[in-house]
Amino acid sequence: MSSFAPAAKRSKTAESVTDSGEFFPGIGKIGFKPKAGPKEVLCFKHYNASEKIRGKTMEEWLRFSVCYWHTFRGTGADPFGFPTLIRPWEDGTDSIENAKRRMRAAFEFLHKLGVKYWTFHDRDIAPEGATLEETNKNLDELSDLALELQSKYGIKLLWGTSNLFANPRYMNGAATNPDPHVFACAGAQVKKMLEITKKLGGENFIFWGGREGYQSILNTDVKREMDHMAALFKMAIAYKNKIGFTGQLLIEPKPKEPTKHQYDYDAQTVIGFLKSYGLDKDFKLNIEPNHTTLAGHGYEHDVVVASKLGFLGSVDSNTGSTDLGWDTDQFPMDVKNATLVMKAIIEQGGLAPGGLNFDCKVRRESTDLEDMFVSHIGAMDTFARALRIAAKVLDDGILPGLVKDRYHGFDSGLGKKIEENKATLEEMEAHVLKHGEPEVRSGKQEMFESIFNGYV
Ligand code: XLS
Ligand code: CA
Ligand code: CA
Repeated sequence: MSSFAPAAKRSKTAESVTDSGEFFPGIGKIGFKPKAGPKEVLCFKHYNASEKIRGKTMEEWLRFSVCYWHTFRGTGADPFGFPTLIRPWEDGTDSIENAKRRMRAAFEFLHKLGVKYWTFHDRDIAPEGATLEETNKNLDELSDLALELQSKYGIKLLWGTSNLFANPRYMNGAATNPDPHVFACAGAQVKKMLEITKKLGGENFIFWGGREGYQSILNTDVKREMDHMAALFKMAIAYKNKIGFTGQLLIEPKPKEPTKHQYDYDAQTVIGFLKSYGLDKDFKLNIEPNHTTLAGHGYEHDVVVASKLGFLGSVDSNTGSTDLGWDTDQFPMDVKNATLVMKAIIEQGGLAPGGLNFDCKVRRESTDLEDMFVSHIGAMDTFARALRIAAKVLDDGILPGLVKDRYHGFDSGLGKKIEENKATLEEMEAHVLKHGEPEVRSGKQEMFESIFNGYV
């Protein structure tokens, strides 16, 4: 099926790839072919970018984005084995030349896939130098190329972020490190990356709390660490305003990994944190349902909670493996789960300036170059189907109507007074004394599930 040689036979081909000018020869622009057979996987069967649904095109609703770290820096290495994903544009060095060649491959990929957005960490695109000056210079050089390629292909930056977790200096945390010198390194990195994100027209800026958590409560001052994290966020708000960066700031919750307890545990925890520190006007959330399941919730839970509380800014649309206890960053292929997410997104009127970022990696066993396309196409088709189904659920109005009906008691009388915060405990007592025991009403879960199944 693959037109590419097996990974093991590909090596030292970086120069020939440059000569041919194409990094993915044999793969053209991915088209919409709704009638394609089951074995045709290099085409969209459901994602029709320009098709209108509920007043917006599929492209506008879905705002797909490809992440640089997994797709262009992932090697397939795991704690038990060496890299398996040998890409022909890689020459095995961390040179600027290699970084540039990789970036050209990335933009060819985005263009052929037909995705309009990308996301990256500062360290994904440019090597770190011996000093901050050198590191920043490398980042300037690679972001110049990114700017050129963005305009060549009409591709935009969904969000930028700083990698505040890979360098050994951050092993005890970045903003929550007990050493202010390390905090300063994190601040300097965020400052530069805010500038780079602005330069590239980034629509959002993300903070994922890499190692902001603890491994042992015995050596940790939880209060001071959270205060320090809030202090970094306040500096980021101030600097963003100073340089006129208008993108949305986002925090991405995750309950554990790499630390055993991450402060940004889940959506409700982060919203509570933002409100405690007066940051709730400046931040929204980037929800990764894969992290939501790690927190012990259902796939869609944090998306729905964040959205209903007015904090859903963007989504990292990947999935975990519920039979494993760690972050597997798989491509989302479950239509039902995706439908619940799309329902929440439609209900809030869309995700812009956020998007659906594929923070996903092909399995280390998926070694063909075409697997990079097949995986993204499969995930895009999953969300396209989900969009159609969610729109139908909302258009029909049956499920939303039944939910509304469950709460109809709060539309008038005593219920209305409770919702408006105008009622008292004395009135509650008087109501029960007058009306006695309430009637038992079925929750009808199975009926809701059966109706939902009817749409999928
Ligand atoms: C890790 C996170 C990370 C963020 C960006 O689990 O998902 O990749 O999305 O730093
Ligand atoms: Ca993520
Ligand atoms: Ca993840």
